[in-house]
Amino acid sequence: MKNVLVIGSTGQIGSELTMKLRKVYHQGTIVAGYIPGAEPKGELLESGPSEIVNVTSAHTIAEAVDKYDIDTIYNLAALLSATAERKPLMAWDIQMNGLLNILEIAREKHCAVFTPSSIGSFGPDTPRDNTPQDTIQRPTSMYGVTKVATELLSDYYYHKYGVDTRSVRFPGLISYTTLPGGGTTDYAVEIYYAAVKGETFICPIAEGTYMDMMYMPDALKAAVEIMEADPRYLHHRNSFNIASMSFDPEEVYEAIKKEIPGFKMKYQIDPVRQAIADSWPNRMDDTCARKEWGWNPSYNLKSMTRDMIKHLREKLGYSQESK
Ligand code: AKB
Repeated sequence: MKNVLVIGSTGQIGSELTMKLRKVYHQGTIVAGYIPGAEPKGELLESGPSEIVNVTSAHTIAEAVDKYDIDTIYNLAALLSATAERKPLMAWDIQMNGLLNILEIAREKHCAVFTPSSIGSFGPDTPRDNTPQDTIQRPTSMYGVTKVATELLSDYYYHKYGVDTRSVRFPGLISYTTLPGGGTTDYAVEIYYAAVKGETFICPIAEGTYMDMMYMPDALKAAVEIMEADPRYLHHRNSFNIASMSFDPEEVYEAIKKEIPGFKMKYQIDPVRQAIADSWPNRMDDTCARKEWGWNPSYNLKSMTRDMIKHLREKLGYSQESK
């Protein structure tokens, strides 16, 4: 039986991961941790317990862990890359002081911890194509600095104290349930909403800018499978490259146009997001994740595009004829 605390349960990943964990571990208790102002609603609220858990207040984490006899913590509290550039001190506080609080509680109370890293943990000196698992990590954004430090601190707690920390480097995540916010890869979600609504998409990222992307069902699968993996085969822990597709704005635009031929896109580059995107890899090599715990994604650009459009049409109430 598993008792899991999901911190940041109402965000883009958390809202879907919490529901998936409640299905996978239906005999356990999956607690939706949230901060005031981001309360769970609907199925997320009704299908299991929820608690106020603020990573910067250690006692709120400890209380939830004690109350529900938690054995695994998914730590999804973070400011994404573009927001972290605007609020670097807040990003440090949430991502680093918050992580330290979680790791200390995990050490005392014997919890496993998943804290995602990102393609943002790499920088301009990193090899851009087939970015290796173990390579140069000198990011130039505050988000990236906190992600590298997250990887190091998580490994430190594993080696020094035996805390079962594991993690993946998420690409940009694409989903239709909860919008991301403040990320560099957000355009790859927003473009689908514009297409389904029949609006012209104003793209903030330049043509030719390739980044790793992933459809949410694959990201959720990775988050569950890495924590279920047999530790004897984990040579790496924090954090594994995982990849499924890489595209630039033109490629995703063309994929959508195959489904919605009248769709239009224009460019208006956001210099902050573009500078971050230019410092990230084009495509990561995920051989280690495949070898050490059997990582194997299901979606490519074409199958994701069809699924996104279908679900967004249902969600937003647009008929298939709206081309
Ligand atoms: C962001 O764009 O900041 C995130 C990420 C790639 O980690 N989506």
